Amino acid sequence: MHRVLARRERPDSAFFLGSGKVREIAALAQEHRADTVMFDVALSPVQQRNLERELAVAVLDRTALILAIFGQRAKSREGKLQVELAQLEHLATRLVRGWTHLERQRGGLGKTGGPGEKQIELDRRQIAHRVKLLRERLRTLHKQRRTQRRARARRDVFNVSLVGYTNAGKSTLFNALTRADSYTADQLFATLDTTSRRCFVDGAGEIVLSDTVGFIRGLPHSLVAAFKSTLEEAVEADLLVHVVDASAGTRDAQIDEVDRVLEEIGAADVPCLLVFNKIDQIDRAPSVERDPYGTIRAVFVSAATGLGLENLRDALAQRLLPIRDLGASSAEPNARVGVTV
Ligand SMILES: Nc1nc2c(ncn2[C@@H]2O[C@H](COP(=O)(O)OP(=O)(O)OP(=O)(O)O)[C@@H](O)[C@H]2O)c(=O)[nH]1
Ligand SMILES: [Mg+2]
Repeated sequence: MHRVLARRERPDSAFFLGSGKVREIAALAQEHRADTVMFDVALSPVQQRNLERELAVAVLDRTALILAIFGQRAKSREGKLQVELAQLEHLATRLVRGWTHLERQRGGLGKTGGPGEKQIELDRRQIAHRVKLLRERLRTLHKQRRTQRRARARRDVFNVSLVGYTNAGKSTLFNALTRADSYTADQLFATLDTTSRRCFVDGAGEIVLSDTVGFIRGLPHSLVAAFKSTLEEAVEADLLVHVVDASAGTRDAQIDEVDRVLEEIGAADVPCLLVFNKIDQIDRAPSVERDPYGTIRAVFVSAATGLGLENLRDALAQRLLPIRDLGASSAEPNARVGVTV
């Protein structure tokens, strides 16, 4: 793989890059006999098309790449449907006149090309049809999920969701707390489907803990939308546990990004406990951080070694108890954070 860095005041509307850079990349692509050039940004359909023409190779942008990774990782029916929906929607915006030049390329974007406008019109109709079908199926699954969640809420069990940047260690922590066997790996988006499991926390009783999809810088908007129903688990939780990779150089930016997405999905008002994970990888860390009222705001742990997990359980109990008391005294015990669907 060859990497090219470019600095620009603002993206060029036709090519994203300046013409000099485009020529440089074209030469490199030819020299290395590349069949794909990947851009770590979101390209507009026009930019992508122009670049493909100039570079004479397939061009993938950040959204397409993330979608491809999501496609490989999705396991549940809902996850798979959501990924397919997002892929089709991404594709639909790119299915325009001029697409046919791709056909000449070996291995190009396969099923997306077609001879002329007629084919494009046909593809477009097929896509629209499939999109409609997927939406309907997702709606049904979504309703089932809601019913399950409501049943849980009635049983007066706390719902706690692990959220955070991809690779922060959510699944590892989930496993450590529930002794489950959620898939963990040193890769982006190891988890795509929300997994929930009951576990017992001293002082707070039984809780339902959910492991969720990780967030990433510049997550395409269409994906946030696609994963909204998965993430509703987070929106409707009693408490969010925001897991942070304390050893990551960009950890503050990652925290900001996660907060931004939480706001976008309507979860900004859900109480949140920060958990700085992977402290085995850093020199020194406090054990907990409290606000001026003594409430634990952040806990420092290592999900891998188990360091600090007792503090985390204590913090969960401390944060959950007042919520239970509040629930008991309010007229509508199942009142939750408002979600609009
Ligand atoms: N050193 C160290 N590594 C950890 C710790 N917790 C998790 N990891 C590693 O970090 C990597 C990512 O862990 P996951 O639990 O898969 O992370 P995740 O947040 O679930 O990631 P996504 O599902 O992709 O969002 C794995 O290689 C873990 O072994 C920890 O406390 N210390
Ligand atoms: Mg995970």
